[in-house]
Amino acid sequence: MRTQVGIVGAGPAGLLLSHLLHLRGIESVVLEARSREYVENRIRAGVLEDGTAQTLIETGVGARLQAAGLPHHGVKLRFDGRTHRIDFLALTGKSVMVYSQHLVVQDLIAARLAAAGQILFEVADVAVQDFAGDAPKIRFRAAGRTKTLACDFIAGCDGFHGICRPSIPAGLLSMHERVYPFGWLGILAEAPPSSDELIYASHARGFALLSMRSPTVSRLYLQCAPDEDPEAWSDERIWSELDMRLHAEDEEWKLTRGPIFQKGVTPMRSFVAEPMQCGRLFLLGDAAHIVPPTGAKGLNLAVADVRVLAHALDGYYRTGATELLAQYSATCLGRVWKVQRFSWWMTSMLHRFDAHTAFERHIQAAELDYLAGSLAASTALAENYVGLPLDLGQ
Ligand code: FAS
Ligand code: PHB
Repeated sequence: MRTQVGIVGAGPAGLLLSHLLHLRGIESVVLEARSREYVENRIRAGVLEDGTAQTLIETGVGARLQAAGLPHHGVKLRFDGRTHRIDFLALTGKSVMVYSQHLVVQDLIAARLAAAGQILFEVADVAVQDFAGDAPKIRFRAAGRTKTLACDFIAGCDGFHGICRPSIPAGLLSMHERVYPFGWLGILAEAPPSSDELIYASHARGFALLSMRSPTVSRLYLQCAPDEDPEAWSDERIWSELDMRLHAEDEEWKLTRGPIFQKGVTPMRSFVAEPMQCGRLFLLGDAAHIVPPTGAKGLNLAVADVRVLAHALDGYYRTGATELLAQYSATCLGRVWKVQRFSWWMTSMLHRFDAHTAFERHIQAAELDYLAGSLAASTALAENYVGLPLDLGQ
């Protein structure tokens, strides 16, 4: 087999890259280890930055997003029973969209297949080779047979646990990591959302987040131990803990309960591998960086990487120019570290750290108090949350 760009992984990064390349007349093949059904139903992110939503809409895969997505013009912070609203629209002129990641994946797969795009699901033993030279190839097994995909470039979109990043000789990569001493217990419930905007709550018992998926489905999170067993949490225990942590004294507000139909624990880490390229192998999304979900940035950062690489590959195939490809990693890392800072800051400000002294707890409280009273601080949060302007590298 032969193509121009071999893509490993059919998550949002791999699928959007294949779609944007197609729109620029560049061929690609996507190799995915799991089944179509599995990737189309994997519950993950739920908030799209303005730039991510615009990219999906402008490139023709945003019809359902526009019909079913929930535009959010602000977010609420809750602490000491007080509620402070951050008005995105007034502070930045932009908003975000609440639309589930697995729906984005479904929309992209449908668009690729409708355009006769090649996505090979349930492949095994994927190995990337010869990317230091100018004839990289991907070996894999499909339907019990070993195959080789020859290509000009390889895009490693295979997530944190994929094979592409580890294929880069260790000495060539530096890794930066922060593992947080807690996780998130996340639930999906058949309950109409109890707020028209997300609520991020800082509480002595730990962090809580009220989010949603639709007018009938709520998505909520509780700070828990990193190795918490979700089965140890009865529905009653989950709802009463959420009640306590999301409690408001300054507004008439009640948390609406409903049957919980999905629950799971997500560990929390910040991770960056640099550089994000080696020869003709490029790393995108979770294959190169992980952010704690407190800033709602994981999916959006993957989309930013994709837009930078698609722009660089377009320049290469149209004019033979290699500058943008050569600076792909530097261009992406500028944004990656800013988004890492924002996600680390939100996580540090809103979570309970058992190791904290009274001094550090006072600093956290002062940070929230300052935020609630400062237009400048609220604007800084808003412009990071809706998404920083994207640098495509020229
Ligand atoms: P993905 O991990 O989505 O996709 C990688 C793909 O590569 C997968 O389909 C995988 O099956 C495939 N793959 C892996 N190894 C392979 C191999 N050897 N061969 C072939 N294919 C291979 N972000 C938020 O903003 N909010 C959230 O609430 C949130 N929740 C999350 C919960 C979890 C459990 C996780 C893991 C992440 C969450 N994130 C969240 C972050 C998430 O949105 C990611 O940033 C996003 O999925 C990144 O997209 P990709 O880089 O495409 O990687
Ligand atoms: C979600 O809706 O899943 C979600 C929203 C905001 C976050 C994290 C997760 O910060």
